[in-house]
Amino acid sequence: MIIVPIIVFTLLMAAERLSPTNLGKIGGQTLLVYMVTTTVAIVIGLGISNVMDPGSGITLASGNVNTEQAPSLGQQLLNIVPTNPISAMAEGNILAIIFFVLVFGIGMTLVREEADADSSIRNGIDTIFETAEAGAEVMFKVVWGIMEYGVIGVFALMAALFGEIGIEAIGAYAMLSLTLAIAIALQMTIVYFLVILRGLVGVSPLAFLRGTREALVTALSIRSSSGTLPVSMSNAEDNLRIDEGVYSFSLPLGATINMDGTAMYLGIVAIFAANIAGVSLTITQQFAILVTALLASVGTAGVPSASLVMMAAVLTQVGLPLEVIAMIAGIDPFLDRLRTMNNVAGDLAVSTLIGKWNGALDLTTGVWADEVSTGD
Ligand code: DAS
Repeated sequence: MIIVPIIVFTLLMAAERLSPTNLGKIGGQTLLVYMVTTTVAIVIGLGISNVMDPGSGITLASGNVNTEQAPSLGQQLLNIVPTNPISAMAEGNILAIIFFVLVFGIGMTLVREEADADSSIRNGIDTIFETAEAGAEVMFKVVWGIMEYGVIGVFALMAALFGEIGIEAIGAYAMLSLTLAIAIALQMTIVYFLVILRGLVGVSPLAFLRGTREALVTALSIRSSSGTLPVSMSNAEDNLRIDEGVYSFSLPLGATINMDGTAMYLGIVAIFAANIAGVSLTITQQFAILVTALLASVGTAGVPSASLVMMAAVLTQVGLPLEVIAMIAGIDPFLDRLRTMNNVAGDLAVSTLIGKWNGALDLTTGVWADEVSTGD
């Protein structure tokens, strides 16, 4: 019920931030690096899942599975462009909906920025963006209501699951948690610490962790990227010594559209769902998951358990049973902390890199100063 409205409203809001005029050079760099790190995160998530095989060994009795053979990669890319956006919404063609809403939203910002744009047109466009913001807030309230009462259903479903398959269910939850934890560890150490910080910026990852520990601990405790944003910004200013001209843009953008931990989790749960539904996903189906998870993570709100909403979009795209969401909702408050910490760490690591690339990173002060003195 909530997937299409949530995607329309949140991606319209995201589109306003993605317009070329708003982005500029630094924004374009930031957006590109964010998309690369998120894509790598999903590949790591899918790769680890294909090895760890979370969910194998248990089967979900109910649940409609219609993982019809995904079309070829080329056809999939063509299918992203809807022939009729309204029927795409009616059919739940998530990728096509996301594509149209982003294009429409960016189109609105371009019209609004035109020098000779009629003021009534400009006002109309502002009204649509304000409506999108209000609509997103209303949908978050609906989701909150679902979460409040959904816990009763989650309890019942988990009780039924444990009743049905017994204690092995704990193994399935443990394997899912372990898969996510390993994927996040790889993303943090390889992508952020080795490639970005050590490789491209030339600084010590330990200094970075010292400088961002308040933000990372806040993310772990409140499970909200948006809520952590003020702490991230003060860590960027005081400890990482990134120029305000960079982080005041890159961190709010990152909290909105850059969610590496979330994106990889969407991929992991898709494999988990396929395993308990007893289907094995082909490479083209996993590619569809990658593209959907990437775009869905752009639209995911930086609020607690936001993944669960977008997970419905990813599972719908590949025809996997949505019952899986209720199954794993019970442990989501724990896994959400890890995802959110990863999301925030990614925003801060990329912001450090963008600062370095634009001469807006002071490596002689803050956490980097100790490095200079010790030659670390
Ligand atoms: N809690 C979300 C965030 O704030 C992440 C998620 O739900 O995956 O980033």
